[in-house]
Amino acid sequence: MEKKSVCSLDCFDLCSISAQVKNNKIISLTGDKNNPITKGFICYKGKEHLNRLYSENRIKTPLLKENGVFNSISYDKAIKIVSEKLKEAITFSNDSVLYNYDSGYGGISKEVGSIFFNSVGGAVTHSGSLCWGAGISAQKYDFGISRSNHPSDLLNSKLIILWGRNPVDTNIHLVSYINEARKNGAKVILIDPIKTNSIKISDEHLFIEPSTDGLLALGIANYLASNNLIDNDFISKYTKGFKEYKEHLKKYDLTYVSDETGISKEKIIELANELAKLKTTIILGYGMQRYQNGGNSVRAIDSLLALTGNIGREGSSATYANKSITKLTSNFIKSFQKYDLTSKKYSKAKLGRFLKNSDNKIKFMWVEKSNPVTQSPNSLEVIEGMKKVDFKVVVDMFMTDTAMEADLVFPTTSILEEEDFIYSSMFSPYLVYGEEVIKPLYGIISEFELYKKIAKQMDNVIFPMLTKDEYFNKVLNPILLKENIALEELKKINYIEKNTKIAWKNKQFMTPSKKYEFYSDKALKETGIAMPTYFKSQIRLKDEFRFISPHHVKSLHSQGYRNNRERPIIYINDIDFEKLNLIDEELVSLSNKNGKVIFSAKKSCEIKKGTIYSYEGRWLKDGGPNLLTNDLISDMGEQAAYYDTFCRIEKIKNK
Ligand SMILES: Nc1nc2c(c(=O)[nH]1)N[C@H]1C(S)=C(S)[C@@H](COP(=O)(O)OP(=O)(O)OC[C@H]3O[C@@H](n4cnc5c(=O)[nH]c(N)nc54)[C@H](O)[C@@H]3O)O[C@H]1N2
Ligand SMILES: Nc1nc2c(c(=O)[nH]1)N[C@H]1C(S)=C(S)[C@@H](COP(=O)(O)OP(=O)(O)OC[C@H]3O[C@@H](n4cnc5c(=O)[nH]c(N)nc54)[C@H](O)[C@@H]3O)O[C@H]1N2
Ligand code: SF4
Ligand SMILES: [Mo]
Repeated sequence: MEKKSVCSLDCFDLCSISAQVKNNKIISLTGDKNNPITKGFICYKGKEHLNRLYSENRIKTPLLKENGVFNSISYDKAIKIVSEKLKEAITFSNDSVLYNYDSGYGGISKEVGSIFFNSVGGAVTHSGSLCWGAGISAQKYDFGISRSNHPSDLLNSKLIILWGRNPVDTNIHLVSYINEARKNGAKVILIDPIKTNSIKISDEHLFIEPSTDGLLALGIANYLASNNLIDNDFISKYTKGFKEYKEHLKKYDLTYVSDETGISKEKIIELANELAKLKTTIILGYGMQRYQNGGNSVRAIDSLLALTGNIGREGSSATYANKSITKLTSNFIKSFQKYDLTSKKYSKAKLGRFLKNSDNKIKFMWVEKSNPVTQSPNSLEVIEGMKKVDFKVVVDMFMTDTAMEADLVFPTTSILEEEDFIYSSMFSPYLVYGEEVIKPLYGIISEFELYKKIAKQMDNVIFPMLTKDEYFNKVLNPILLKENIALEELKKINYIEKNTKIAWKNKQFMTPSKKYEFYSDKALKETGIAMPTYFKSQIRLKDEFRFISPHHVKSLHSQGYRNNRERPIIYINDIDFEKLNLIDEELVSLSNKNGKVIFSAKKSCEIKKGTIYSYEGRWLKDGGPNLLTNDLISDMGEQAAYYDTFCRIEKIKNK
């Protein structure tokens, strides 16, 4: 029998999955042919849902840590303990409860945590982002919100720039659109300090010095503006602050830009001419904004499209994210914010530092859909911070690095055991439905039911005791009304598209001026900088290397490395490699003030000199890169500036 599910991972593509079920056991997972983005195939990570579901390592019952050892306990007992501990903390103050969550599971049924923690009077939650915050803020200043043209519109582009993005590894369902666009005559340029797998779908690669993307864009912008290679009609009708911006750009002299970025003057001029001439889509990556200057980089890149009129028309888009469904669904969940008594926030990138600070007396911490020990900057600091919290609850499918730090662990369901709706604001413009493919194994209770049970145990908590359908109806109400369909129908349709094909077609932007803003008063007020500006993100010392940790094709962050015990690899530029006098696969230690990790060294001509990389997502015992990363934040949006991390490399003697 076939059942429909959906991929719950924090991925651009949001695939519809078709599950083959026999005798209540799932035999295989394939991509759904009907979903226009999935097109009948899912990636390795999507198929892995099956192994994760049936894995022997799954947490099967609640676990209580007693004398340093986790023991299995009943749900009744676990719920009693948790509600007492939470009540105790709340009596003290809602500022002593911390609720940490991320997007480790994307379904709306598991957004009830936010309702629960508002209902108990609020909890300390995060501001900022580990993921995309700088770019989202940047586009808020420029456009008012992030929106992209539908992927199929790439066929109308003649120039596609993959700017710090690696779709072959991270956004596989974008690849066929790019390939088709190439067949249609589009040129694809990859801008990345690493020659990634996305070179396979590109015509050209620019080896940029990390964190100088903003400068490259400003140099191109200067050339465009001073040579009148701009769309004067678009600029005069739909933009704000061009005169000031043109003047401001003069300081980005091409010789300086070329020296800093490593991109030749000729190439900068060629790029400017192409941008002026060709319908262009820039696909902005999230890797490029993980720097202290990341927001300004994104603003500078956006400005290239505004200068050349590459906005609001076919084949032209600043494709970074796609915030359209969010607006239609969040009202019900948000309405519970009225019960929130605390306004205290911690910057997501600085969780460890926050917990360690003795002014913040966190007594109760709840972690779900996230693995902050492995994924947040400076893992050891997160562990130290968690140790200061009296009582920690982690909800997860596996005993992650974070779960190991908990006092009580709850298991949870896989997407295959869950009926849910998922939407993403990253790329896929669809809302997708998934059935409960099989009943939860081992009697596991999902967050949706768990919170109800805890709320009941705690008495006077205003938590809505809804069935799933009642809840779906409330959350999806604006969509159901707009489409004039019932929930059951929506389930049958399976997916629904929610945005227009061409973003900003009417050129009515959502900024204060309703125009595209080269000059943003809002940015000035909030960041001190009104126009896209370049500043050096961090200076690298002579004996140090910039350490970047991008995403791996086979793992969705830490969801995938669970059985991988091989040494992590550090890729080092071939000239640097010779200088360090290394041999291939030699063990080296990488260290800085945050920690030390042993890697196997690999020589590579595919990484910019002075920069080294290893993939993120590894668990600590396997050499997690966040043992080394700094907990810095970006110029806007409090984005974790992971890649502003520097390390020394040392040989290991007599290994
Ligand atoms: N397979 C897989 N897919 C995923 C994920 C995963 O973990 N695994 N994670 C998902 C999530 S949550 C996200 S946020 C996205 C991220 O998706 P992407 O943005 O595609 O991925 P990243 O690895 O963050 O970074 C992309 C590229 O930016 C480059 N980069 C780093 N620094 C710079 C720089 O200074 N300038 C330029 N031009 N490039 C730079 C990196 O070398 C990398 O190749 O992927 C999603 N998809
Ligand atoms: N060094 C470095 N670090 C990075 C990045 C980087 O580029 N470099 N990228 C960052 C980015 S883009 C992101 S988005 C973050 C991601 O950070 P996280 O969201 O913390 O990463 P995941 O590994 O996906 O962790 C999600 C956890 O949720 C669990 N989970 C899965 N399903 C459920 C469920 O239904 N309920 C509950 N309660 N739990 C569930 C998974 O088992 C997993 O342990 O990492 C960031 N970390
Ligand atoms: S991880 Fe992404 S590409 Fe892979 S199945 Fe899930 S949504 Fe599709
Ligand atoms: Mo992310």
